[in-house]
Amino acid sequence: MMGQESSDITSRDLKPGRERFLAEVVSGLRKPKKELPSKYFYDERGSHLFERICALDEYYIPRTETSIMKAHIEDMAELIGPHVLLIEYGSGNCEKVRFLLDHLHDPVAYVPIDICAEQLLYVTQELASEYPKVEVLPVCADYMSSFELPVPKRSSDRVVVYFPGSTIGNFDPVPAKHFLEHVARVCGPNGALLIGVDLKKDPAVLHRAYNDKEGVTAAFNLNLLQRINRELNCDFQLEWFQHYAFYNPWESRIEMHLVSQREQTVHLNEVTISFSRGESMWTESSYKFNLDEFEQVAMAAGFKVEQVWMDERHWFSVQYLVTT
Ligand code: AVJ
Repeated sequence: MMGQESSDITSRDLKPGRERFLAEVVSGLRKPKKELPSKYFYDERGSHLFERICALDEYYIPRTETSIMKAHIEDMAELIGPHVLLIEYGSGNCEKVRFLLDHLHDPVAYVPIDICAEQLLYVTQELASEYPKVEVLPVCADYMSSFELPVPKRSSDRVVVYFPGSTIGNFDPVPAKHFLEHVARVCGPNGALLIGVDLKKDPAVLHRAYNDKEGVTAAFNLNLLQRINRELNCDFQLEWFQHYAFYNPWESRIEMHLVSQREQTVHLNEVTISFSRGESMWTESSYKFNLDEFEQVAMAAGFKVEQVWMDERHWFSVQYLVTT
């Protein structure tokens, strides 16, 4: 019976298709300062490389966030309250949410949202059989796409969004505000957001986190070109692009780039893009906040910061926001 139930899981598929992927890549490469959209990092190999990044010594985010969660989970569960509908943006391998589900008071349903369909379906089937009391309702979508919130069989007391890992840092300030406004609408009055927010710190620590010794982050960055080659039938020569990541203190962000090592041209269907030597494609930003700055963004989007938990070094924060 259990097997039958879990095989009923289907994801609502709103994944951007090939046409949209191509259009976004072409428009980014036609800008005077070339850029590529970071959400496309996460194909099957990209998701796997990201998991390897999360296990690196230099990449302090997952372990710091986990230590904060472990130290304060009882308080968090108390604040969140019983019978919630829990939504997670960018659920990935659904590893972090297990700990939360283990401690929440009788959660009604879990809605994982992710752009990587393969991983989403596989992982959520497993999760559903491990948590038979929680209705698992996956949605395959881009963060910003508006989707109809699946309606669970049992009614919930409130909607809570979980957004760990400081993925909020990938948005530029204006889109970050729009995303939080979107979240505030999704969770509605009496809703809440449990969010991981990476904090400003010694730039040397940040630099190491995005320039690991083993080159996993470099492989993750370059995998975007491999994916574009494969899915959009393009001819990027990977050996002629180099991973370059640095902290920009004026903008409070890590910038990841892929820099052309020589003059070259690349073809995307009928479009030809030329690169000069040293020219860069900006592939990702990862903003770092201080508490006041983040509070300003949250308030502008319709949230009140109810509680902030941090590690001893104040490298990372987990924050509980409620809709106003
Ligand atoms: C998943 C967006 C939080 O910005 O730190 C890790 C992605 N990029 N190493 C981050 C990432 C390079 C990560 N986020």
